[in-house]
Amino acid sequence: MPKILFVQPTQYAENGKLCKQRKINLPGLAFPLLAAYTPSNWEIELLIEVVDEINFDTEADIVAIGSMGHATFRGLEIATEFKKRGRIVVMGGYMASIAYKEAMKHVDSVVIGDAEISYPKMLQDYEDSGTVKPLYNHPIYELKNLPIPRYDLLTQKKIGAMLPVQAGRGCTYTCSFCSIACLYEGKYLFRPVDEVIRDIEEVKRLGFKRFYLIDDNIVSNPKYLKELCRKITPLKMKWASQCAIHLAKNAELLKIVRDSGCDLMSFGVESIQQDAIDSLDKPWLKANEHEQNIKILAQSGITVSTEMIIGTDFDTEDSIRETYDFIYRNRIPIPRFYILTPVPGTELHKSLKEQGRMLTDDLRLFDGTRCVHIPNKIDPEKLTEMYWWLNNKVFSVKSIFHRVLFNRNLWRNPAMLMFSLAINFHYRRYVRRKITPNIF
Ligand code: B12
Ligand code: SF4
Repeated sequence: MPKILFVQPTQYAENGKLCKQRKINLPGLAFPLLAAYTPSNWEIELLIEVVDEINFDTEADIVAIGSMGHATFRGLEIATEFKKRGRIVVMGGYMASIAYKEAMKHVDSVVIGDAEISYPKMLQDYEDSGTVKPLYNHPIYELKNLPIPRYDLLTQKKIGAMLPVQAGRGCTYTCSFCSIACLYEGKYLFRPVDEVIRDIEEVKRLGFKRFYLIDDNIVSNPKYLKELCRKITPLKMKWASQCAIHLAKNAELLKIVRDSGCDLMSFGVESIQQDAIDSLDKPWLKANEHEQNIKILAQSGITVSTEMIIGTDFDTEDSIRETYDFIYRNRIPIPRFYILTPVPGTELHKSLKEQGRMLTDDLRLFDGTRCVHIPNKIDPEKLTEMYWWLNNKVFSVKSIFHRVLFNRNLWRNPAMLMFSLAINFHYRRYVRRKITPNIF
């Protein structure tokens, strides 16, 4: 029986050690989904390195490695070890897709983008000839008839309170820094609502009360979202997702979303300066509306998480200090920050490269905690220093208590209050180890 080994690599911490955790809080969906596309005559093993050790002496015929952001560097190390042992090594996922020419130098095969057609073809090639092609690139134009992901591969592991579900892929916007925009070019493929509901029911059947809708901007199709929420409501599940903040502007939709069990949403607020937002090709996002939007969302009962970027051409030490004040003043329960990272393949990277403003191509450094380009108004070293200043301030005990413990909106939902506190202290530990705060 042929065997495929899926490996989701972890990343390195500042001290040179691999990031490890006791459990996986937010697993990705790619491998459980690909496992469901694997013919039944194949043996499957999934290793998620943040909790699992990798046995390099495995007898797997094919080793399939994920490539998410800077964790790709670790993925390439793993690839090298397996190749030394004569295994066929395949890579897919965002980084391998965007930088496929580079990835092809290190592995036997690269799968570009969506793998629903490519992956079964690759397995078939192996069964037919014992080899795989160097590149598979078969785009898909609809997201129908997807199998139920092999969630059992996740539930066998130490896992947190939620499983991932996907309603669609892509995004209708094309922000210059975003890998989604780079790969999907403004397209958003939606799955039939009933198929999404089928997956949520499966999550529920497995004993989970909560799921994470991993879409990037579910609000971009209000009609679809309404229908989805109406069908989620009777399942009495709690859910979280991420979307554009103008959900706040549609009171009817917000209520439907909230009533369907959504209690946590992450919003790409990006910056408190309109010039900075505009420079990221996100002109529809209005900085002067942030505070009002956040208030509406928080009062609706949704716990607000924000994603912000520092290091645009408009950032200064002062604007970063004001960013801290903004987070504190608005009592944002779960804030996250990244240094602007021009990921190779994105419009932003192209433009900074042309201007001679990229400082390095070393992927290890593209982790969102270091400045890898030359911003206009602040030195790269100073920006990195201010990034840690900001995180240390935001995840100080004083700030956590102010934003979370003394946050009236959260008191209405004690479970979310406890969850937000736990996440903040988790991030605090990460910041001390100089790791990007994230819910691994
Ligand atoms: C869930 C998630 C996480 C989780 C789980 C991570 C994990 N390691 O599994 C957490 C929160 C931990 C996380 C962390 C990070 N993430 Co993340 N994450 C996501 C998210 C929201 C969903 C991923 C998912 O499950 N998608 C659903 C599946 C079905 O789609 P897919 O992954 O594209 O997979 C399909 C194909 O790409 C392909 N495929 C994917 N992998 C492979 C591998 C092989 C071998 C093959 C053949 C095919 C294949 O097959 C699938 C079916 O078609 C995506 C955004 C998104 N919508 O995808 C961001 C995203 C992937 N993350 C991103 C980033 C940057 C990160 C971080 C680097 C952030 C940071 N600075 O710390 C870290 C890296 C963590 C790590 N060590 O890997 C970026 C990737 C950018 C890039 N160029 O690589 C994305 C696109 C978000 C964004 N908008 O920029 N992430
Ligand atoms: S709205 Fe979000 S997901 Fe969509 S392109 Fe912009 S940053 Fe990417």
